[in-house]
Amino acid sequence: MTQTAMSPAEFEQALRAKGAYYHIHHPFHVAMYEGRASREQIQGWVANRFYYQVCIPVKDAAIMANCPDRDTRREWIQRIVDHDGAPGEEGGIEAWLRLGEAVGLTRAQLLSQELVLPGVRFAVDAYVNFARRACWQEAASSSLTELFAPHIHQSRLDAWPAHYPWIDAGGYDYFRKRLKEARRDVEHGLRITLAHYTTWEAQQRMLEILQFKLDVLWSMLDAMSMAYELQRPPYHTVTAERVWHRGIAL
Ligand code: AHQ
Repeated sequence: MTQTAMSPAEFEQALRAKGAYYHIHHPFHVAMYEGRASREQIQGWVANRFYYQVCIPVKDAAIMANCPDRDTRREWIQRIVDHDGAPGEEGGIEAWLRLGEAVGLTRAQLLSQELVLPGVRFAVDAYVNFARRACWQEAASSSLTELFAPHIHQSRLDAWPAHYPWIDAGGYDYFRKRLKEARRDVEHGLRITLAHYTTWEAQQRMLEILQFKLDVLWSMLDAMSMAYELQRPPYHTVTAERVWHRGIAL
């Protein structure tokens, strides 16, 4: 017996309920805004999340490449500009490099991706490859973990300055920037999502897609927890060296 589709309001409610699994609840993030993160954990998080940030415009370009709808592309392209920066403007990737310097890393350490853990790379690459392969509407809707992002950016702006006075406050520009951009992105992503998934089965698939993306974010922090909290980076029983791969052309 096929179930009847949820109304748009019920569907949006079901999407928002997935916030219970957002990575704001991951112990690595909780330690960060409770002031219990070490300098190494903060630096490791910034260097590993840099890989996620530089992959976002690649992911968004993959969605654009699969999208024949001009009006959608006219809106979606702003996400690429937000990260890469419009001509003469800094952009999010540059702001993240400044966050790297603010926590005591060098631009070269971020740009080289030498600190990116295999588990982080696999999770991020799974997201990019999903966006390349899925239809553009499903790829677009997978960005809706950002429904919950404004809260997490605000929590950093609220908690980090007091807990980590050693971090240069100029590094926080990225989080401030995303507060506005995430809200605008979510408005567009929701419009696409509520219009695209109109049967019960399709709506159940979207909830699975959102859980996939929540798993991407959670797994990134699991890899960072192993390396920077439990002191068990890959191959730690064999060598103290970083011997994992730095990325092969996907
Ligand atoms: O800084 C983030 C960002 O630019 C994006 C783009 C968006 C997407 O397309 O999937 N998701 C996202 C996110 C960003 N920051 C994360 C954080 O915790 O700082 C949250 C993340 C997201 O919720 O997907």
